[in-house]
This record gives sequence, structure tokens and C-alpha cells, in this order.
Amino acid sequence: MITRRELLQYGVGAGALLVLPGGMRSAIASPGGKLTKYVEPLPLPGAGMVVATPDRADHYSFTQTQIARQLHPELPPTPLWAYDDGSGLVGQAGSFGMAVVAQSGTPLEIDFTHALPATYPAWLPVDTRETPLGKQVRLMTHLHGGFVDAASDGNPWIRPTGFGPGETQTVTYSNQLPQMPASLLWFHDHGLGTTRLNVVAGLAAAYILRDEFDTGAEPNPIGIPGGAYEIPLVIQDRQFNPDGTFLYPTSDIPGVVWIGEYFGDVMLVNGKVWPFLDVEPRLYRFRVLNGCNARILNLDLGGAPMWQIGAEGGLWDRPVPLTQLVLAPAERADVLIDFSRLAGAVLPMKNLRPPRPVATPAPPLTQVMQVRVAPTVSQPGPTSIPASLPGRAARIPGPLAATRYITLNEIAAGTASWVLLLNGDDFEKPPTETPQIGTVEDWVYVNLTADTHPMHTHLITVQVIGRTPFDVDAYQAIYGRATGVPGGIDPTPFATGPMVAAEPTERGFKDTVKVNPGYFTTVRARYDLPEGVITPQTYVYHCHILEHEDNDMMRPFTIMP
Ligand SMILES: [Cu+2]
Repeated sequence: MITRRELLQYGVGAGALLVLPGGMRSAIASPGGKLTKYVEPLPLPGAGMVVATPDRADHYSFTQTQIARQLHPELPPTPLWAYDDGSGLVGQAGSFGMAVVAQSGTPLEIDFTHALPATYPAWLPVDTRETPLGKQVRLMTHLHGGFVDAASDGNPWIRPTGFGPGETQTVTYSNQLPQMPASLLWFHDHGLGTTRLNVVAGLAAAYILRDEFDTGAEPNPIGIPGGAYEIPLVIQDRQFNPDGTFLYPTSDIPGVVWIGEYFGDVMLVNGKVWPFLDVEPRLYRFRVLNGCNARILNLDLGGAPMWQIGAEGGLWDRPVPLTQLVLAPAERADVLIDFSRLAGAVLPMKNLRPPRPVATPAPPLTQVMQVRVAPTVSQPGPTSIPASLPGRAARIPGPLAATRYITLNEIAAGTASWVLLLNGDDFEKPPTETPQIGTVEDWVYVNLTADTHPMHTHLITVQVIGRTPFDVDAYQAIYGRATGVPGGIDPTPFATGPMVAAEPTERGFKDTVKVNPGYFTTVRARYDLPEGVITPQTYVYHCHILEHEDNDMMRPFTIMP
């Protein structure tokens, strides 16, 4: 019997026609891998990425609409789904082309109006077992990292059928402090059972929060690079059909369309295929988002010295030196990078295999982009790394009101019943996680699968406490059922070693945490609500591998009085 891992290691993106037993049909003459690398410049805000224009004070109106863009000169134009701020998106060069820039502490209201086709085109293969309304395009925009009321969250529990053509989703983003400090968030579609397809089609955008310290300009009170020296990097892997449409493979299991993970054979950065970036030999700020559906990145920036200064929950209290940058889908890193001793160099940005205990079935995809360092500097900017930062380390004081044990299970892989479940429960089952407002809880993610799952909780950010190795087989042998191990069973008696403390790169608050196989991972959060929002409020938590989230690794949780 071939295992899922063995089956998946045969090449998605190998360029050959492969029909795999129980797995996926893939790489149907995908032309992507043959595209010439480093031909086009990286799109940047105001130069290939649109900085959204409000239609009145603190209010934006977006329509979700289909456009077409050439993502590489050797490809035909690719049909894309995009957020149009009313500009018509003439300034969007690639498949990731929109950024909202907002102020911490100032709430925003946004309308999202569905102006896409009523039904899915053939290049986006829907598995109608997972969708509430068949092949209808139903949209739901979620602000990832937003501290907002449940009705504004873009949350498929509150409105499972989402929004149809002509309908408008109206949201209020609190941008409230301290939960929403200066940071890089993103908004993306969260349609029930179709998140993986809507995001591949292009429905994802940046949301940058500023404050009086992190102004985005240079100079600034923090003493970090700004202006043209602050570079957002949104990394997404994709496959292409010869006609320019995105290739999203389908399963060859009878009755199944859904595949376990989507891996591309081409890397896009800010929506362009394998771009290049011209820099000066000085200090830069890179703001990196892993926007892949399923690929865990391990970025190597060509030997330039790096310091991480923040993550999903904003800036830290001090910089941390980095040698590699391992980011699972939806994780973000705020990084200072020093090119000052690399004048004239041409540096590859590479994606290497993530180190253990991170585990992923992804086939390799090594090249990301190219960084070309000019011989001279036009504007020197800051020349040293600040000793301290105006942000925070994550340290949540007790007492603990509850500890919840949440299991991650993969059931019947490679069959028509293949599903990923939290606590052995479907998404539709009523909430079982019900923290009381204002209390602190530990959530312990007990991974019973072979791979890393990036677990994301809406509304809150967490402090990573640590990861404890344990005997998965023994735990499962005692408590396993047909749908996996139910929630609520403490794995501590099965520990095989002491807890490994949070990584240095987990210094601050996080909204997405790597839950590695062979370990249980403990995260701590305070379950507050935005000012004026009354209990109960229901949100969701899920794996941010979008294929897993769609089938069915997502559950509601309710904040109770
Ligand atoms: Cu997962």
C-alpha cells in the first residue's frame, strides 16, 4: 500500500503527465517551470501594486472583479480575481496588486461588492461536496489579524453561504489598540469550501497598519528603513495552463475533486513570476508574507545579514538576529536586511527545505527571486540596527481559566472519505471551545498527522509557550476512533521529553503558529472583544493550509459572557 507521503513526493510540477493512484492528477504539461527567471521587476506599492484610495474619510468601497494580467512575458494574460478600489486597477501589474494603508487606532469601514461571475469557471475546480450552494461563486472577505466583531470578521460560521453576485459585505475594522498595533495584516477570501480556489484566483491583498513610530517614511522615530527602502514581499507558488490560466489540479479519486495540498512549480512574488529587485548597498526593511496555499517556505536571502523586528502581532521590543526565515502559510516576518557590504552583488533569494521538526510533503521549488545590489547608495538612511523597538514581546499574565486539548487528525487519506478534522468534528458541529470573555486560556494542539499545520485563530493573537514531543502512536492506540482522537484528552502522560521553548522568532504575538508532527504545541491567549462588542460572538480557528481548511480542518469558537 502506497502511503500518502510517498504518493505526494512524486512531482507536482515535474512537467510530465502523472496520474497517481489515490492522489492527484497533476502537472498536465504545465509550462511554468520553463519560464525564464528574473525577467520582470518586482511590483511595489505605487509601481505595480495599487495603494487603495478611500472613497470618503475612513471608508473604502471595493468590488471583487475579474481582470487579466500578463504575469510573465512568455505567458498569455492570466484571468485574475481582484479587489478594485474604484481605480479600475490600471496600476496592478500582477496577481497580487492591492494594499490598504490604515492608521492604528482609527477604525475603517469597507464595502466589498461581488462583481464576479455567478458560477465558477473551469480553471477553478469546485468540489461541490464542500460548498453550500454548488458551483455558485459565494464570497466572504476576512481581515486576517483583525480584532473585530464577528459580523465584520468575514467568518463562514456567521454566514455560511457568503455573498452572491451584486451583494455587498459591509465591515468595520476596529484597528483598536493594543490588539492592532502597526503591523502587516492581509485580507483574503474565506468562502466556505472554496477558500483555496478564491485565493489562488487572486482574492488576497495587503493591509498595512501605521502609527506615530512606524510611519513608513524615512527618517522615522524607530530608526528603521522606510519609503522606497521598505519592501513588501508576498510569496505564492502557482502552476499555469498553456493558455495562461492558473492550473489547479483535480483528484483522480472517483467522486472527488479536492486535493490534499496545492503546490506550484513557479514562484510568484507580489504577483509576478520569479521577479528581480534592484536595491542599493544599504539597510532595507522586508515585510514578508507567505501567501501560498500549502507551501512552507524556508527563505535564504543570499547571505545578507538579517534581523527580525516583528511578526503577525506587530513590532517586538528588540531585534533578533536571523540566519533563516521559516514561514508557514499566513505567517509574516518583519525583517531588516543589510546589503551594505554587497555592492554590485547579484543575490538569489532561495527557498530551501524547512528544517525538522517542520514537515511538509511539498516538492522542492528553490528559486524565489533575484536581488541586484547597485554599486552605490543614493540615500544612506539608517546605518545601524536599533537596540530597542517600540513594540512588545508576548508575555500574557495568568491566571489560566482553562486548558483545552485540540487534536489534529487526518482520516482515510487517498480515499473518497479523505478529510482532516479538529477534535474529530466536522465544521458544522456547534462550537465546543467557549472561552469566557476577558479570560486567559492555553490551547494545546495535539498533532496526530505526519505534517506541520499552521494553526490560525481569528480575533486573537497568541503567545507561543512551547512544543512537547510525545508518543503519538500510544496516545492514538488508546483514544483513537473512526474520526480520530476526540478533543479534550491531555497528551502529557505520553510526553517523551521536556517542552521545547518557543523559537526566538516567536518572541512576539502571533496569529498563525506551526503545529509540528510528533509534538503537542501550547499557545496562550486572552479572549477579549473589541470595545462595545457584546457576548456571545462566534469566530473560527483553522489550519491555514487552505486545502485543509476547506476539508474540514476548521471549527467555530464562541466568546461567552
Ligand atoms: Cu493543515
